[in-house]
Amino acid sequence: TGGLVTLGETMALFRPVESGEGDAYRLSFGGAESNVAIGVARLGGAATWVGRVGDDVAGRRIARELRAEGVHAVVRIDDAAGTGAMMKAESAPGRISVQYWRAGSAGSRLAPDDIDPALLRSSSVLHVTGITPALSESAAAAVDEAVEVARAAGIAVSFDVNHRPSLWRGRDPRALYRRLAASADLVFAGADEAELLVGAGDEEELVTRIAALGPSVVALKLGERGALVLDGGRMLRRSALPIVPVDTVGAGDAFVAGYLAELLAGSPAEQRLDTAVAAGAFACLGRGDWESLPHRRQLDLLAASASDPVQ
Ligand code: KDG
Repeated sequence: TGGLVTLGETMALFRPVESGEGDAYRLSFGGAESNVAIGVARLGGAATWVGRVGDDVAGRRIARELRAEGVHAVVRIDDAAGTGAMMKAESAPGRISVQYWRAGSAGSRLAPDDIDPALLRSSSVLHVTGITPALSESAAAAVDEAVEVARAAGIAVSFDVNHRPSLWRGRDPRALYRRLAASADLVFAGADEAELLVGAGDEEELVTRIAALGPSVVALKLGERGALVLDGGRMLRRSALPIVPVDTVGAGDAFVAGYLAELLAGSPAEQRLDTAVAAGAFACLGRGDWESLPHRRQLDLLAASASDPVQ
């Protein structure tokens, strides 16, 4: 209790062992929300993930690994559908694209009755993303339900836009994103996502305009340019750590995990941002979505070697 609760879809993830379209793929799993839960747990916070998987190898693997990572996994096995999947392709070193097989998946069948209000009320932060409402009507309703319960109970709501164009074909997500941002206490977005929310502008304008929707913390994730955060009325900027990225997928989730783990720990704004930036850098050092997320004792390693690019 007192920790993070998040909900969403986690899928099997096939990633190439080497660059190009070779024969060798490794089976892992990934999902923006479970990546955040793992990141928080590795940094010493309590984290709960709620979601559905199929009664299959990938689903069992997801439940087992989340638990092995110390995440409280509230996993519902859905007999009516299989676990979704995604495949990464590496067209050039560090240049990763992702393809999904997730329509109708078990994870997309998430529904309001998967949300346990008592569990939410005993937590201190609810984290949701813009991916989940895109999956199905019932998943969108589950997000609404969770946000409503959290707000009524005075629990902080965190929203990462996480725009996935391939899940929104023919539909406009902007009204929904704005509504979620307005219900949230913390909003995380990339620059493009921020422009989707509030129109074009420079980075400071974007952050200020999102804050005007309601949240007291707005974090703009700028990738290799670091991050800009408005936190409790103060604008803070950080450069990214000097690394050579192997795979940037999952870096945004790592940033969120770093930020929220420090929030749960009661750390001040500067430290929240420092940990977020460091966690984002760690996530880029390995090919998996979450495997290279840092444990707390590793955090200082990158900062200590900041003058020396880390490979
Ligand atoms: O943020 C990383 C995610 O993109 C990845 O883990 C898969 O959740 C995922 C998604 O829907 O794109």
